[in-house]
Amino acid sequence: MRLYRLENRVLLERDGTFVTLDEPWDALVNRDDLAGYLRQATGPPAGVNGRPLASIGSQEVWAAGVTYYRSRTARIEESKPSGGGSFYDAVYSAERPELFFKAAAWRVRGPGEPVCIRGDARWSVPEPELALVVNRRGGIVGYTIGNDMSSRDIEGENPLYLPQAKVYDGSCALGPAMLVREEPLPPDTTIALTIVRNGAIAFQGSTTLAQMRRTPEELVQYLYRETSFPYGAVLLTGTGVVPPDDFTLQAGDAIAITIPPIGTLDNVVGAR
Ligand code: DO4
Ligand code: MG
Repeated sequence: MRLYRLENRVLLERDGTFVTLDEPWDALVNRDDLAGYLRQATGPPAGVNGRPLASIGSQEVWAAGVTYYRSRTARIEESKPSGGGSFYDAVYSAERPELFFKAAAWRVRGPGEPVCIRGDARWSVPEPELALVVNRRGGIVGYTIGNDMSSRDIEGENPLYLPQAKVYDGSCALGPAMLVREEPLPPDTTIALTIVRNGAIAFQGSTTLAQMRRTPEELVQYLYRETSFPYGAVLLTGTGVVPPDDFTLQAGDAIAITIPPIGTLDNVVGAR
């Protein structure tokens, strides 16, 4: 089952048909037994007319880092000149994961909306990530697709610049839907990234959840340890797909991130 957030309504897709739900996104995310409720929910039949908005209500967006070996290697390389490389090696194998604040809900872009690269960055990439939708009690209630847009030269210059490399207007996209299921996603679930420039593929890569060093539950457990989330939270789980070091995004690039059971999140890099 998938939930789509549209202007003023939420659509439930169940067995290929759509019904309109009479409940706001935040209430749905925090319902007891959301999957059980959605299985029997009724509402007027509907079609998807209009573009879905970002799959988020009032939740904060947080992100985990260096959860894939590929990310560890890339960060070590980018921050070696500044002497920061060993931090990434250490956090990859440490018990405590790297968790950072990524976006307030109002800053998140939806499917089809422009994402941005910083004007003061020379090296910008998208990061395709599985995003967990977590209720206020710390239960994972759904999954969506996240793009953790990042300025690699800024984070590489000094790890203390991470918030500036990660948090700026147009630096996060979520959607196109929230997948609701009771069982965890299987380890062979793929996360694929395609970047098209001037009609040609400029980069393509993929990974699977099996490559992730930590479990979703472990990441959520750390996030919720001493921090409350009255509306719930969205937690990006890290990237395992990193374009080569000579690649940087440009305005007009089309970014498609696909996680098959959820869908495809499409965004174009907008002019600032
Ligand atoms: O610490 C750098 C950021 C890591 C990250 O965002 C990732 O691995 O996805
Ligand atoms: Mg990331």
